[in-house]
Amino acid sequence: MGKNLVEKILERHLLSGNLVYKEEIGIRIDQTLTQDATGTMAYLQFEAMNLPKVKTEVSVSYIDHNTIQVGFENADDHLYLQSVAKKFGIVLSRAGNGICHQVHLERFGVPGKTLIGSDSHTPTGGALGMIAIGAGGLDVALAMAGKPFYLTCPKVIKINLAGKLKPWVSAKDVILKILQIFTTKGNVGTIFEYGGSGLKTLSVPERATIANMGAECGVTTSVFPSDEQTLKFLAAQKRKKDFVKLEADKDANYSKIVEIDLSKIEPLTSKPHSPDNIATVKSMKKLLVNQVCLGSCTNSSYKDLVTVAKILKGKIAHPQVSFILAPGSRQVLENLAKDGYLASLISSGARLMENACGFCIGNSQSPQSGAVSLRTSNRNFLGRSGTKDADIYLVSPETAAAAVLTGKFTDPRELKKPYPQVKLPKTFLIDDSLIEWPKRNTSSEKIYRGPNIGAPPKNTELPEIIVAKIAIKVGDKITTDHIIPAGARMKYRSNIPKYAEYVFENVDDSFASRARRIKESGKQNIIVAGLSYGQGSSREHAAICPMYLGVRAVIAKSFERIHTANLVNFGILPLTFINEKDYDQLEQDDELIIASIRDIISSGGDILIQNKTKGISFNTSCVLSARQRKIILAGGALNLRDTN
Ligand code: MIC
Ligand code: SF4
Repeated sequence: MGKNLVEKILERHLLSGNLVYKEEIGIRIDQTLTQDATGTMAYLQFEAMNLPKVKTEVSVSYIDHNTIQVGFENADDHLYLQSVAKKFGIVLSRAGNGICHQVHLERFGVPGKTLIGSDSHTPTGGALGMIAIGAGGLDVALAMAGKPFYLTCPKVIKINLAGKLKPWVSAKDVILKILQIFTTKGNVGTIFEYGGSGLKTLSVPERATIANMGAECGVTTSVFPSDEQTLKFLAAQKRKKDFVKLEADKDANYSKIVEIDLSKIEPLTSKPHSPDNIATVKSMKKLLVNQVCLGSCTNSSYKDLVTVAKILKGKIAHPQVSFILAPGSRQVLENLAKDGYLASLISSGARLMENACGFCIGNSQSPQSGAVSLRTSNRNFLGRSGTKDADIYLVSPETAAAAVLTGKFTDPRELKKPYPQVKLPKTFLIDDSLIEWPKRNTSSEKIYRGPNIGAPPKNTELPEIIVAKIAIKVGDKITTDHIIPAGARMKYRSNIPKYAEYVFENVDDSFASRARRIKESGKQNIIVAGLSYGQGSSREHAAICPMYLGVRAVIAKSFERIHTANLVNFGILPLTFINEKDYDQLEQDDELIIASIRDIISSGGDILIQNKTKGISFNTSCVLSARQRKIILAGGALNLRDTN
């Protein structure tokens, strides 16, 4: 039997376990990436490992999230990251160089390599034929220390793309179609592998848009073959030497094959407040639009922005539309400037933002109250834009441009213009001058630590018995943005006691003080949740901050992958209802008792929970590998010397 692409790459990196669906495997990691909002914790954890240098082929630290810098905190964090990079042999992509995923694709990604990154959109690298996975900062720190990265061996779904996209329909519409098919729930433990005759029509930046938003489906990652298009992209980046051809065997096996005809896809949008709430742009019936934001790691490549520049050429943004433009990288910005497109976009009324995450993470350009905002980014979770009552719609650059012109939701085909043809340059203007390469001898480098930076707190060992209160009961699809908001609060990423004050701020702003009171009374806190708890970001703060407030367990109908790993790493039990109906009987403030928990975790088996308040009990399961059980018993990975 032939092998699929995922098997081929994983096999070459396999350090422990077998490539059997659902078995825990350990893989060697060639490359890592971090960004500043998750990076400080990752490097504090790496420092605690007392190693002189990173052991990966290449590790890159990006500064791209917290670049607004209101107050001293972010600038202090940037200096810390710069000094840590110098000390431990890490490449630094300085503030101003661009969004980690866009820059990594341009300058560092290599087909066939493994990459983990402390950011959930790391799978963007799959566009180059990498196995690129998002993870918590601690897992990235362990990979930098040369340890294996552990994951549950995924099943592989093949997505066969046939045909060719029609004019005015683009890669964003393809991934929105895929989100409509797969939704944001129920895809944990899956990898999407792309194939089919339509692939040859999609360039690497288009593939990157598709791989990027696989994260919204909750898959482990997405991967494309490495072919002529890959070679073209690497050649344009003057990195032809990094090209390796990679494809699945003809008789490879997949758990399922899904066929998508590119020529049948229409312009689509994700309606508020979930990326899988898909509708056609046509069906939006000319809804008035107040803001259009172009950019983010999903749609800010040279091709995306030139397409928009050409659509808008000679026209000005509709008076009621605030038109925001954030290029994905300095390379994109410099090439737009060189080729005259930047001037053209500015003439069309674009408000030029830094080439960074910016509006996407809600730390700038919050729209007006009750606004309709069209964005080319990947997440439209409630409140993420910084305006709680705004409605965020995710769209393609073409649909975004149409709304800039008309001030309404407009199917771009209705503009009745010829679809602009964008020819990618044979080689881009390459300028790596904001990339700092580490010196060979780093031992004398000193680490800078501003007052905002504190070591990550540790949990205590798992007790024999858990006596707890339900501190909050939440519903389905609770995202990490619900658990611990980013935006204006993100500057406290390196200061856990302060950041913890904002846990569940947008869901119930009395949570933090209630949880603290329960903790002070000598009891533990439990969170009760519905389906797909912990969707979205890789931020381990969604585990660390609740842990700091005394949360010992989350009982949910189901969990997302990265968040489960983060909970375990910080000693919080991820418990799943065996009978989902038991969720209905639980209420905030119920007192729960879990007896003999250490024994059950050691030996395996269902976990019986008594609800003392209601006088009932119910069963939960906690599916953990032997390695994870050790971590949970110790109260988190930081309490274990060696987590292997
Ligand atoms: C996001 O898009 O939510 C982020 C901000 O990039 C996060 C990382 C973080 O919370 O710092 C992610 O996707 O992992
Ligand atoms: Fe940055 Fe947004 Fe991409 Fe996250 S999703 S890495 S915040 S651009």
